[in-house]
Amino acid sequence: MPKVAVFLGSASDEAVMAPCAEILDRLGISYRFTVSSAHRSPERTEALTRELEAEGCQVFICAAGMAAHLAGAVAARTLKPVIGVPVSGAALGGLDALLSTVQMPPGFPVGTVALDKAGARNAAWLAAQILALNDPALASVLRDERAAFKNSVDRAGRELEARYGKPQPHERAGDTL
Ligand code: RP5
Repeated sequence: MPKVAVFLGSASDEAVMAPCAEILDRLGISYRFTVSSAHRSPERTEALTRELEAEGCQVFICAAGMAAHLAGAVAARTLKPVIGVPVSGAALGGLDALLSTVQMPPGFPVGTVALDKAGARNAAWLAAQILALNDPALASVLRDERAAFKNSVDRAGRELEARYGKPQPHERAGDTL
């Protein structure tokens, strides 16, 4: 049974949201990744939300562009946390989707993450953190992932320090820039 639902407003959002699925896979989180539109298929959106909630889905992630009402439409139909990923690409460069997703009326929150792939990734991390509230094994996996992020920064710092701030080959006597 999927723990997370990932709804895309259109199949054209797939490339933006693929990193979300990759992170959920890496963390071993079950999910359903599908298309449903707030406007083009409101009945499907409602039915999927209710069906997935009944199956035990704990977090909904909704990605949409333009007048991005998908996350809000889902939030209106479930008490589970809803994470919205605004998708750019239309005439207003994503500001339309950002404002449509984030400006929910009080009582119907959508946790809105960054635009596009950065938001897709953080939607997965945030969903994992929500699930980890009641899953110590997943919390441990997330602590390990944080340690890996820290190690990658430490490694990058050492590599840059090794390349800068000391004489480089082109600075040897006789060389000019
Ligand atoms: C939104 O409109 C979708 O989420 C997509 O980002 C955008 C364009 O959809 P398509 O016309 O490519 O299907 O509903």
